[in-house]
Amino acid sequence: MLEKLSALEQQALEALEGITEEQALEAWRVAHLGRNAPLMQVFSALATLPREERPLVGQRANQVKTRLEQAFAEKQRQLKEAWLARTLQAERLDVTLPGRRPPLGRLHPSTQQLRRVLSILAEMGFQVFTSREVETDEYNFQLLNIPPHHPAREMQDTFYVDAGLKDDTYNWVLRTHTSPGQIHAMRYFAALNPQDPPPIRIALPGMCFRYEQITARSEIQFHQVEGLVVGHHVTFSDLKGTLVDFCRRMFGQEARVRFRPSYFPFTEPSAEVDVECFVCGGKGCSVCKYSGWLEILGAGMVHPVVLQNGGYDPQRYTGFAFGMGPERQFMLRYRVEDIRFFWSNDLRFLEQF
Ligand code: 2U9
Repeated sequence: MLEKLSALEQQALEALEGITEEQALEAWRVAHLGRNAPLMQVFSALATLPREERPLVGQRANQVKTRLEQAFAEKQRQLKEAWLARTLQAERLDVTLPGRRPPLGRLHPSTQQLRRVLSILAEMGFQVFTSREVETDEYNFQLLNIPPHHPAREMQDTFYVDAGLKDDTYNWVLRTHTSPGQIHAMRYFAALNPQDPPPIRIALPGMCFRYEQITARSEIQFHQVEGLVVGHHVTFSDLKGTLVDFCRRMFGQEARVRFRPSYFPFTEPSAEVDVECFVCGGKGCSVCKYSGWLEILGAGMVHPVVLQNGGYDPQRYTGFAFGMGPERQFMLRYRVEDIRFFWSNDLRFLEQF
């Protein structure tokens, strides 16, 4: 039996030598120190030995068990040390390396431009008013002096919406401009004091939708910011002064501004407002199409019918309004070639601003 114990010990220690994995070590422990291991059979067989042999064999068996347990513990320590060394090597960090700039989020270009426009208008006393994107045909067209079959409707091809309302008498559309919100605002202020409605000086930003072909120059959705000023004795000079100031705050105090006659159904007289091209200083370039001027916004005196529809008596009140497209302004300022970039979610574009 003593020879068997020495052979067991020798064989177990040789097997342990070649082990390099935790799993193999656990398998070795079960095979050599587990309940069914040969060494444990010896302990079980002690009682069958002649009485005088039991102490010696028992002592030797315990020696072998202790030896194997120590060898197991030593191997376990070695494997853990080797694992630690590998991990430390793999995760070694050279703290002298320059830091990596964390990717920072940023505001969308449209948001940047909207905030630029609204902060200038806020400095000029305009209060921001917001309104719904799904509108009735009545607010989006009729109340703005754009009757059914008016050519202006072709200019603004429209998304018609099934609002899913029972016995619905309204034609619902996605607003094609933020102008309907101005009617809501006028009616809101007029309702505060119907006999003598308060003056208005509001800016109305928002997303607008047109059912047009998507090209480099036109998208089916785009932002607009409109301004509206209503009060007693508001004149075209007030319109010009306000918009020249706006352009100079936006494009620099040296910016030259010009007004060209135009037409909008909801304003009369109407004008387009240009600033001298800030790319070529008015000499002419591809951005301003060699005209030397960039169209920034449209404006006009609010049409009397529209004032009336808003609850303001055109005999006692006058007003002016203007509208601009922040994406178009941004494209001019940063020479963005294609309006589709704004909603393409392409970080290569968005990360540049
Ligand atoms: C009310 C009365 C008048 C809003 C106006 C414009 C001129 C205009 C365009 C600029 C670029 C739309 O985004 S764009 O294509 N807008 O030129 N908008 S006057 O006039 C109003 C609006 C509401 C009650």
